[in-house]
Amino acid sequence: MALRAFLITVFVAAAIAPALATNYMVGDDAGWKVGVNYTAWAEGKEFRVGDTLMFMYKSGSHNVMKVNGPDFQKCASSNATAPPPLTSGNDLITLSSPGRKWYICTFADHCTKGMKLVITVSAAEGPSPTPMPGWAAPPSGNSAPVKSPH
Ligand SMILES: *[C@@H]1O[C@H](CO)[C@@H](O)[C@H](O)[C@H]1NC(C)=O
Ligand SMILES: *[C@@H]1O[C@H](CO)[C@@H](O)[C@H](O)[C@H]1NC(C)=O
Ligand SMILES: [Cu+2]
Repeated sequence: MALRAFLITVFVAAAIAPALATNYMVGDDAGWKVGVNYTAWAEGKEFRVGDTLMFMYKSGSHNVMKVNGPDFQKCASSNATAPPPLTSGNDLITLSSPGRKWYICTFADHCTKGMKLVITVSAAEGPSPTPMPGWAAPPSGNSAPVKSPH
C-alpha cells in the first residue's frame, strides 16, 4: 500500500500547497455590472501571471474590452488594432504578462458609471507550475541510499 499512501500524500499536498494560479471572479457574486466599485474589489488582491479573471454578466447587456491607460481614464476604446471586446457573458482572461491591465465595458455610459477595472499583475512566484514529480515513478519507500554490492 506504499504507492497508494504516496498518491494520497501527493493529493493532500497539492490541495494544501499554495495555489499555483488563482481564478478571480470579477466583482465576486455581483459579477460584472453597473453599480459595483471594481477599484474597491481589486484592492488588496495580488494578481500574478497565470492567474485568471472571470467576467460574469448577462450576454448582450455588457462586454469586456481591454484598453490602455489613457482610454481607461476617458472610458474610450480608441485603439483600432485592439481585438474586439469579449461578449460571451462568461469571459475568462488569463493574465499572461506582468504590468498594469485595464478593462472596461463599452456599453453606453457603463464605464463612466463604474464598469472599469484596473489591476497590476506581477510576475509569477513560487514553485514553477510544472507537473508534480512522482506520478510516473513513485519512490521505493526506502529512504536510505541503496548500496550496490561490490
Ligand atoms: C471606489 O473604491 C475606491 C477604493 O476603496 C475609492 O477610493 C473610490 O472613491 C470608490 N469610488 C466610488 C465611485 O465610490
Ligand atoms: C492596441 O492594441 C494592440 C493589440 O492588442 C496592442 O498590441 C497595442 O499595444 C495597443 N496600442 C495601444 C496604444 O494601446
Ligand atoms: Cu456594461
